[in-house]
Amino acid sequence: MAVNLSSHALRGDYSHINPDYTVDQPFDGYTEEQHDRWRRLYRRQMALMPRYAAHEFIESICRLSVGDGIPEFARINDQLAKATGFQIVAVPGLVPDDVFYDHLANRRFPVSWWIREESELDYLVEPDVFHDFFGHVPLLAHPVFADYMVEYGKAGPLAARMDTIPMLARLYWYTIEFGLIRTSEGLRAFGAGILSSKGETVFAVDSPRPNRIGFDLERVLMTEYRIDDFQKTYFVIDSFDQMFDETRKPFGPIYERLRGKPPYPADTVLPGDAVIHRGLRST
Ligand code: HBI
Ligand code: FE
Repeated sequence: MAVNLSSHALRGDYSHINPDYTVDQPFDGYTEEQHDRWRRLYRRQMALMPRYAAHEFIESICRLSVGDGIPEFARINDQLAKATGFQIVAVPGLVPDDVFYDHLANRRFPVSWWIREESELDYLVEPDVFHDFFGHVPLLAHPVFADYMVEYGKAGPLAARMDTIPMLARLYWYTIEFGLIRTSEGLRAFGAGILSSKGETVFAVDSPRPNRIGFDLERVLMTEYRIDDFQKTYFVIDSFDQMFDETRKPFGPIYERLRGKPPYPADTVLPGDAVIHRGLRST
């Protein structure tokens, strides 16, 4: 979930955090009602996965076997360590960009430990344990995707030095949060923001309204996004290998060339775009 930290008061208890913003997961503190809410969210999303999710996601979420209630991070970490060396760390919610990048660069993924209220079942702005865990954790078990997350984290300091964090945040947004992938059965979702949301899982793959455009690094770095509505454009990768290879190039020269230019509005379609689907309202 890529959200501008300074824009609103942070949700969550930041009173007893470690210097790296981590906390112990209060696993024994979850109520039966909260575990039940997790089970309902889990069942509702899993019913959609066979039709809408990337195969790699489905395989991994099944292997994690977390349908019975809010997962105990320590148990999952044993499994993740064997798969890709990734560890999930509990955090109270959004953490500063530099802290977030540093965790990723060190093969740690921050997972908010609290779960949404009943009234937020269908939508909430900040990442809760269902968005972070159900959306993000399964693909941390996929070697190429895990390496991509580490490289993404390592890219943080240069972007901070060159004042291009907003550009790097767009790459996170249009792949890790809202990415689509081509498969032999058509487009599938791999982005956490899509797969943890009932409405957006169907919208991102089926709706004629948004644009769907082949992934292009510089196009993504220059394309704005909205955090409070379904996406106007989804970018489509051919494979995790292609996404990883596309982003292995040095970002410094790209930032130099692009950072002075105005970004594209989220619903733009450009002449050079590999348009897979032109949305109903694209400019
Ligand atoms: N903090 N816990 C948490 N989770 C995120 O997904 C997150 C964050 N802080 C910043 C952030 N994402 C985005 O600004 C990234 O683009 C860095
Ligand atoms: Fe997220």
